[in-house]
Amino acid sequence: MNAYVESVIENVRKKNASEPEFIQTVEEVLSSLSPVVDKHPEYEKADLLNRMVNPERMFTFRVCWTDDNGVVHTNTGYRCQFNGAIGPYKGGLRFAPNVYPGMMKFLGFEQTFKNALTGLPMGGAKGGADFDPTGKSDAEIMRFCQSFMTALYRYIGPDVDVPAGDMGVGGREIGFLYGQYRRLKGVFENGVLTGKGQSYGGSLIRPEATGFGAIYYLNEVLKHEGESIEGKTIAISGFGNVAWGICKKAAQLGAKVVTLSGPDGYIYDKDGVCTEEKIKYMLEMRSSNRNRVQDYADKFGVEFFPGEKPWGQKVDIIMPAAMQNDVKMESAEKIVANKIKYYIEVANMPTTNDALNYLRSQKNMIVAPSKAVNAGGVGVSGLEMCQNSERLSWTAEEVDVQLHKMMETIHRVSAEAAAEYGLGYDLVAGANIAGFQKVATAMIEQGIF
Ligand code: 2IT
Repeated sequence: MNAYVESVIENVRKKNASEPEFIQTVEEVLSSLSPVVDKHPEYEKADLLNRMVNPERMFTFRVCWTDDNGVVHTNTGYRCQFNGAIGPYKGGLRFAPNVYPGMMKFLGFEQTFKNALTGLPMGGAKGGADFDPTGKSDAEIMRFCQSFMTALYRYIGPDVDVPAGDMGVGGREIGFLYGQYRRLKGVFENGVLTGKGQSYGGSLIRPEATGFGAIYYLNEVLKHEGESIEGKTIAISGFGNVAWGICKKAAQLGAKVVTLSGPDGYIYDKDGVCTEEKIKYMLEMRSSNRNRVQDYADKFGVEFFPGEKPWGQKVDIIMPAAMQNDVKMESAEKIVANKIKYYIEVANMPTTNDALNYLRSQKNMIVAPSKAVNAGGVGVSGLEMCQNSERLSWTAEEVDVQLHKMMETIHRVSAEAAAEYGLGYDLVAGANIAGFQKVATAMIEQGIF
């Protein structure tokens, strides 16, 4: 490995010892960049990598709220404005009990490269709170969101930083957050958030975008291999918004998603999550705030495997779409033993680095990285920002065509970047290199800071 790259990774390990996920993502991204740094000595001269692994700005705030019984709760909120070199900071908000600074940093770092890959002018950011939405009423969610925005609104704006949803933050939360922003600022600046409802400037296809984009990307990979998506079986994890979009688009194209998972286990539906009724039911499961996938098995009479992950199932394609570190070494070994050819990451950093390296080292396996595969979500957020600044809205077809083109381009530029450095069809390295180069050029041109 390039000595400068190695020294930066070592610095990050030392300085961030209590943030294992951040170290993990830095190791993953930077290890792809050795050949690029070899070829561009100006990057080391400008200490570009040490600058890139430090967020430009990150802050913490108190979020107090009162539950339906009048009990007061205190949570911690975060916003990590990681890199603004190519555009306003952009990235989701995650509400989950395990949120901590290291998670905000890993997600913000990933977001920086992902947003660069979309081709749109968006910097990287992430935020959220250690708030657990499970079992909360609508009124409790609203009060939490109002309190959260009261702390955050001074530091965001349509040309400053544009949050959106992530785990635990969907259309309902974005509505409450936007209402409070408007109330506090006294302006209709709806470009400050994306993932809004259509009635106040949300984009058509934004709810579907991450899942649709993932399937469009998968399609490009299959085309590259001379195969078709029709008739393929897919195992996914998760049952939230992203999983829903995947099931919907896969069904439209004649593929079958046969597993869904939650914290309680996974379901196996041999007929596929294909009918309109099943796909609609996924939305109900999510909005119930019960966080249980067994409800699907009970309703449709399919198999349920309590406490297990779906990675032992024999399918054509694996798409982890739930959360970070969902696929560890032992699952990777099952996937290889089942001779599965396509491993398409969807959730942010769903694979541990040892498992990812093991999968990438398999001769007959194609591995695609989440920062490319799930970029359609934030990509359509970028299109929502365009529509808001133009004060008009595009049709679903117009947005979908743009999304489709974006995913084709992301796949192509990733493959080209890998080929340029003699790495063959390495989509993981290619995405890291292509995303990096855009941000690196902007940082160099803007001077040292
Ligand atoms: O991980 C992600 O890309 C998101 N949660 C979406 C971010 C966005 O700004 O739409």
